[in-house]
Amino acid sequence: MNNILNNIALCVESGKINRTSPYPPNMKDQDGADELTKRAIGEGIKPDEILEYALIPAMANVGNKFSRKEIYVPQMLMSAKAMNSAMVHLKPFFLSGETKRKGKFIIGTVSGDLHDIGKNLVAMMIEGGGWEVIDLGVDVGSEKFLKAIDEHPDAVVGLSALLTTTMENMKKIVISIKEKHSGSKILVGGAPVTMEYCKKIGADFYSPDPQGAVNYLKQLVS
Ligand code: B1M
Repeated sequence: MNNILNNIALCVESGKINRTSPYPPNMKDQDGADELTKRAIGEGIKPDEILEYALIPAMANVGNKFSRKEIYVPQMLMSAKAMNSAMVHLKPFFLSGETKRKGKFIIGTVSGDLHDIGKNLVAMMIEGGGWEVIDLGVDVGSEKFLKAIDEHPDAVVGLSALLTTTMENMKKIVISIKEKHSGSKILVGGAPVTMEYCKKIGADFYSPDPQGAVNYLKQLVS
């Protein structure tokens, strides 16, 4: 792989955002994902190559390490920040249509529920997996999900719930989405959610962690 792509991947995996960021200490005063991505584009490397050969594999490594409990939420958040600093340079190419994404993913924390740390991690990992993410935020009810699906009918939909009380709202939202858009694929997750519950409410897939969500989407488009 091209050296600069290797270095971008290393920065994302290590959580090195830019030259001035002090984390991780062993990369102090070195360029981060921000500067390297800008340089790579300047050198004529295509944005989809940066995504495919640097950001996606780096974020997949981060996700797998998190699933194996080799790293924890703070390290994952630093990696996501480094990835976002690289994405700033790639976004204009996605927006202009010059570079294609793998698909669209709508995500939200279900109504009544304000927890968003896990949902944000899932959103960032999926974006790092090459998808366009439409993040509806927290406390999202059926109406807002349905409106987003009307606007993006091909999108896969992700629902997060952290409270046993809001799992019931997850069920109502899944039912209303399936009633109006029977072809929509729905992924569910969050600490109290299980595969058994996913099947019971008629969702399509459950993942306990962000990497499982990324793998599910990958399998959907492959
Ligand atoms: Co709340 N809270 N909280 N809370 N809170 C929990 C969830 C709780 C387990 C704490 C406890 O009692 N031990 C408990 C729920 C009990 C239950 O119902 N089973 C609880 C409660 C009761 C409450 C309140 C009701 C407290 C009160 O006011 N009396 C209240 C509810 C507010 C509301 O939502 N309406 C409340 C409020 C809050 C804060 C606002 C203070 C804050 C949220 C801040 C925020 O999110 N911006 C908060 C926090 C931080 C927690 C704990 C401490 C941490 C949650 C978290 O972020 N974990 C939590 C206790 C705990 O977990 N130790 C707790 C880290 C995060 C990375 O993990 O969100 O599980 P998680 O996400 C994981 C996976 O679940 C998965 O991937 C993520 C990464 O692995 N995942 C998905 C998540 N969504 C996914 C979607 C997918 C796939 C995977 O596909 C779409």
